[in-house]
Amino acid sequence: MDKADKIFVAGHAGLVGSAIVRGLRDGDYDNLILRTRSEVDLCNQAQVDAFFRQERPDYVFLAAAKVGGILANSSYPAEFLRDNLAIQTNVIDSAYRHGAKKLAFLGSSCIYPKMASQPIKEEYLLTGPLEPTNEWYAIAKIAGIKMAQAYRKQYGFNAISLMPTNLYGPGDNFDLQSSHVLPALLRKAHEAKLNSDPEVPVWGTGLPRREFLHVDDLADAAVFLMEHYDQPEIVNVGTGVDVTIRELVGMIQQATGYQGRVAFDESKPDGTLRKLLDVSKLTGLGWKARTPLQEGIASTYRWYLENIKSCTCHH
Ligand code: GFB
Repeated sequence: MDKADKIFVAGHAGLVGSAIVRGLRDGDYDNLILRTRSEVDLCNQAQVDAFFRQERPDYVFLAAAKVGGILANSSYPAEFLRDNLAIQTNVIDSAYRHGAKKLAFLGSSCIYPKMASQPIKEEYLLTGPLEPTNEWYAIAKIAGIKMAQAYRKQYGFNAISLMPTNLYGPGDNFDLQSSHVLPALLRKAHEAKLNSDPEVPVWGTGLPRREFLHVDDLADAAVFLMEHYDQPEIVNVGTGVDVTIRELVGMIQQATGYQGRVAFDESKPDGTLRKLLDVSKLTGLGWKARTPLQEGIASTYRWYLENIKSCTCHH
């Protein structure tokens, strides 16, 4: 990838896309093409094709997706399946047809079987049933991986796929109904502290384990792989370390200064018990995550405090 190449970041307004834009600019890639949803609706094939025909980007980061936490995933299965299939099919196909040199597709660690042995290696894909709370999203993402591989196999299109673990960071969604656990708990602890609430509600048993990667680290890995990796096989992107939700709550209490009790609401789903990625393939290529979790939580909390009024998180 040359500094002057034309780079399209699909989903640049989201958590992942905005981090990729920051990462590219830090690396002196300045010829970025960005389009809001009202300019190009990525679910609309005709609009996507017209955009690619006109702009003909050299490189494409496909970070646009319909995403959400455990509740949003299980409440809107049709949208998670339909929108993700549409976005990735339109973008991958148009990128290929209009001469892109390379595309990086962003998947998710939830593509792996629910009962996969841990840590999860890339080759465990499609070896068992999926976690039911997010199988719709997972099926769409698996189709995206296969599409990237099929376009490489049949057309020689240089499409690669990254599988990030659970992400967090500045620009995250803090809406309690649709967000992931880390931003949800930051907000809940913050508000509980402001209101002097005696306890903060946490979904599930606190026992599931999750691996959290700061989104700026993911963006760094995405640029690194765009520069250095040209193979069909998917690549896990994570820290290689996980914590229980109970441990995460402790770290969030430390960052926010909330001292109250933690009330586990076991009527809410736990989801998969563990999904720790094996990141040896990525470390073998020469990349490692940098941000320690407690530090990343503290900086994300600072971002939240600064953006609490202006952000689009439905306060
Ligand atoms: O982050 P999360 O929604 O996604 O939930 P998943 C992780 C764990 O945190 C679950 C618990 O065990 C939740 O029950 N949790 C505790 C909470 N309190 C809360 C809360 O207030 N909000 C939320 N959201 N969770 C998603 C998938 O799974 O992960 C997606 O649904 C995607 O497909 C994404 O793969 C990375 O890790 O369970």
